[in-house]
Amino acid sequence: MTNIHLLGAPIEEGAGRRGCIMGPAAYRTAGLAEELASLGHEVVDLGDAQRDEVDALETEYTHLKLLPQVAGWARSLHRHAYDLAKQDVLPIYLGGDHALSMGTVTGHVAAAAELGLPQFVLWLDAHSDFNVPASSPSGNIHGMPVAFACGLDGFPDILGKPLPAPLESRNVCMIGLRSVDGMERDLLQASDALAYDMRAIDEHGIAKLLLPFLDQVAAADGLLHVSLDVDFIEPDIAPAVGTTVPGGATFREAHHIMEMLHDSGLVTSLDLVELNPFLDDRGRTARLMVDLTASLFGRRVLDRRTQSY
Ligand code: HAR
Ligand code: MN
Ligand code: MN
Ligand code: MN
Repeated sequence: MTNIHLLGAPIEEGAGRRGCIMGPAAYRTAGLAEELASLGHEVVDLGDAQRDEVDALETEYTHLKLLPQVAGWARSLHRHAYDLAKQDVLPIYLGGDHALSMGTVTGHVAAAAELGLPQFVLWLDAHSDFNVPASSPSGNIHGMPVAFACGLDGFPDILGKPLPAPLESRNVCMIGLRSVDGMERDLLQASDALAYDMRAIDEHGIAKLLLPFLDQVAAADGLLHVSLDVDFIEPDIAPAVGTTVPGGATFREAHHIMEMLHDSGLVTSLDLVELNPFLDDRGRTARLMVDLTASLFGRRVLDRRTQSY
């Protein structure tokens, strides 16, 4: 039994189109809390976080879209994440676009550093979100949270203070990549992040990519934050996302990751991001995200040990 705290993060200013503001409501409508409770977990819904009021920030990168709004969310979510990380609970952040991870990931990294534990991040996404302001072709800040959390250069004062502790890029594993910008790719390949594109899944399968990373987290006694972007999944089955990229993870590949994460017992926090209910087809994407979360929290058909292979 896990003590799960749900926190809505209805940010949409980091994305290129509107609608992610409705994400937290869609997860509630799709029955996320009830589903997790039915698996035997204690679930508390904290409601939605509020954005801080932030004035214009100084930066030479004038193409950064809605920067004060995004910074306001990052500051608020950073505090919430830091506080939640210090409690004996497992927070699930209901997005909201992926810029929310500028707050959640940095908050968890800061708390982990104080506890003297290494923080790991599993990034499940079509995109590596490793742009810095200078490399971003769009100015959309949801394409930048990993670079920001890792302390790369060129960001304005988004948190209103220096990063308390940078995320070590060698503690990051990305799976599902199929859309990486030119300069972003150079930055990613110069980092120590483990990054797997869809071809790696095609050739090796989920287990071969994920198990070594989970072993690394376990060996280091680390904390594991999972950031699940809806566009990780094939858009034919998960259409409610602004940035669809064909060739995504299948239904089973996505569930398999969640099942392996459950078995590992290593996950300590989770972001559900980029759900845009305005683009959904009768709630099917919201329901799929709830089902994937249920797999991560122990839903299964049979016990593995009752099956011999
Ligand atoms: N790489 C592109 C950019 O920076 C698109 C980023 C889109 N990001 C998300 N989240 N949808 O992964 O503009
Ligand atoms: Mn904790
Ligand atoms: Mn993303
Ligand atoms: Mn994405």
